Amino acid sequence: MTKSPVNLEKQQSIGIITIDYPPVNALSQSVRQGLVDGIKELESDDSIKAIIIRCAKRTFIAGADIKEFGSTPLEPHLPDVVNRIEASTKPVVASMFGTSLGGGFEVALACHYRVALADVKVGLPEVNLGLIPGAGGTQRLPRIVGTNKALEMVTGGKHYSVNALSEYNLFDAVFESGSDLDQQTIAYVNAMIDNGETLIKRVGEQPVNDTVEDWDTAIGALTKKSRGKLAPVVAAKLLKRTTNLSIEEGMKLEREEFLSLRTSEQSAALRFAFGAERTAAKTQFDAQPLSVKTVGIIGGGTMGSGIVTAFLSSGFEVILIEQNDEGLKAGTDRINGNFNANVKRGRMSQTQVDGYLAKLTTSTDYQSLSECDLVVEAVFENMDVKKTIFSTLSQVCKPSCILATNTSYLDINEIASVVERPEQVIGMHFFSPANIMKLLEVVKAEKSSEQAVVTAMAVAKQLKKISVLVGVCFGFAGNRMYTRYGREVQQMLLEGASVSQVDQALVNWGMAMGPLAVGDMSGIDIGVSARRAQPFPAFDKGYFKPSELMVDAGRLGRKTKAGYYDYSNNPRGEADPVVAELISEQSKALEIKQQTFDDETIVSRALLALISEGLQLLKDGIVQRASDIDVIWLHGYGFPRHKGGPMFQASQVGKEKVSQVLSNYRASEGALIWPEVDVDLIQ
Ligand code: T1G
Repeated sequence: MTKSPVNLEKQQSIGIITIDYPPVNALSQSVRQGLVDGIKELESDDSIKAIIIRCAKRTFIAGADIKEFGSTPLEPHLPDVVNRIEASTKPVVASMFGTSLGGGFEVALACHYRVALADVKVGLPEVNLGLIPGAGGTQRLPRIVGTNKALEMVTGGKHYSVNALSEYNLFDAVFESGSDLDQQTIAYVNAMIDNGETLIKRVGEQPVNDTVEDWDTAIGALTKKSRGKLAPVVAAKLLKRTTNLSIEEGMKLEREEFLSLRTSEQSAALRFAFGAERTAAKTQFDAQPLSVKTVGIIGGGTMGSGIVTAFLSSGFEVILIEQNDEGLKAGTDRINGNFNANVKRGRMSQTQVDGYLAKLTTSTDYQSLSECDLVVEAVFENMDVKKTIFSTLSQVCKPSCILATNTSYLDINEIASVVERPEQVIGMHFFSPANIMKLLEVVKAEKSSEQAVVTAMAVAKQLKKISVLVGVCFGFAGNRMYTRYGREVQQMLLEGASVSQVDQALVNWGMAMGPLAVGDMSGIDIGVSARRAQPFPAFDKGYFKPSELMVDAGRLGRKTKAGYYDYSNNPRGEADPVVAELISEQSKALEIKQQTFDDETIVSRALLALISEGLQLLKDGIVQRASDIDVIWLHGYGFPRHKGGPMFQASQVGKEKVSQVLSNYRASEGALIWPEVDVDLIQ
């Protein structure tokens, strides 16, 4: 018999139920059972006048146990648990801190009183997992904050501070952050008892005092914004349906919708993504990360200034190195621009920004890096320049300093070859804009030490980024797959698909942007010049030919008002018959067989190109696991989160089908383009 994670104790006339279920006190079956048993026992004890529900360690209940969602729900079901708490004949007080989310917030809403530390966060983030609150959250929340606020909270899935909800009587007492919550909660409850204020306040019995003026407009706007994600729209429609119902009727409908979403592919994908991100941060290395406080950044260009902004925003001391004062000025202007944008959008206060900028030093002298714990080189992609820089860093930096390059495809083993301690050299491949994109590829070169790897991944966590460990190859993992994806897109253009048809098909499927529109935005010439620096694959006669045509015609994208689209009359870009004509002529010259495309074929071809390259990455040992590839694509390339990622999609399609389709493509285009794969690498 395993010990229950819920224990009871009595302090004078207070019964205390403590949940101790690391890491976040999730509502596993054992916790749910412990809560029901605890309420029952304390209710029947005449010496008990009030009950506290508290949690040990890092947070009040952070939600239902996500790990249980893959299996049949076990009793006691959470709705029954929260209803049992609310039905208690003795006042129940939730003692809240950390992040009280989802089912944890639903438990608190079913309590008769809520006391909290001032920095507690609350919310119903179920939609981020493709779910809706399934234990009364959609019914009790409107009874406290009103339907309009509840609609925002339930469909947005965000976390809220005490201040953000201060206009609602959600908390009965708020205590100073960092103060002794347990001691203050007990004092609060003793005062309640002494003053005879042990009223049983049941949220479920309160009426809903408002409604959404125009539900159809609200739901219509939400449907558009959700771009195919089901849960937010289901939540909104449920709120509309249940506004005037009793809590019993409302919770019955809520449960039906919750259980239906729980088995949806979208929820499976979103729960997979949640777990994959956390798994990606794990390595098999035992090394302990070094402490990093001062960081040197070489280069104040777009990437360098974004990286500086990211480090400053996470509290690091930063030294920015540029070749001369003009470079420093340009770099600091970009950094100030990044921060000003955050202040303008209300993401940061000016006081915060001033504090961050106070930790920025600029210099043209590499000697100023002598005490850095980490240096990130972010200059332009030229091997000789990088080797010169790393050779200098090798002399001026302290032996324990981690020397990182932000290169997106150059050989880090070659860069490390000029450094006295190559074990200190690693890749930290940020994605632009580096102060916004969450993905960081940590590239382990042949001689990189395990400590360099775990230090870079620990720094990523401090930067609130999602890090994935990858190996050295052209383009590492993300860009190598992006090249394969781009080749397939360009090939479909040569076979007769139009530019807007390809982009629209992928956007309708869920991609954040069409690949050709992305090319126009970043500049078609960037990819073309990188590919021209590599040997041309003669076996692939159409290899990125459309992009070559664009560059040769001076159509570099938005920056020249023309690329795959024409931007001269419409900043959003319009289809351009000139482009279609150029590609069609090229196809004829290359004698490429034409075909008609539908959206499904376009998406399938693009997806299978990604899956094929992903399986090569796994075979080559460039990534640790298939789910790491998904994390890269969710956070670096706008892959729709509710589709899980290319390798998750492969697991949904099934190994047999993937193998069959790839064999068909191999038969028609050859094994050099569609190489043999090991589908057993699909998780
Ligand atoms: N269930 C199980 N494990 C969880 C968990 C959960 N709800 N939340 C976190 N973990 C694990 C996580 O996998 C990791 O494990 C460790 O805790 C630390 O997490 C009925 C149906 C709470 C803000 O959506 O947002 O309630 O890797 O690295 O950065 O209506 O975790 O160490 O083995 O993220 O400090 C609703 C999800 C569920 C909250 C902490 N609740 N969690 O962030 O640590 S659905 C959520 C988070 C629900 C009801 C519905 C964050 C956090 P490991 P971490 P963190």
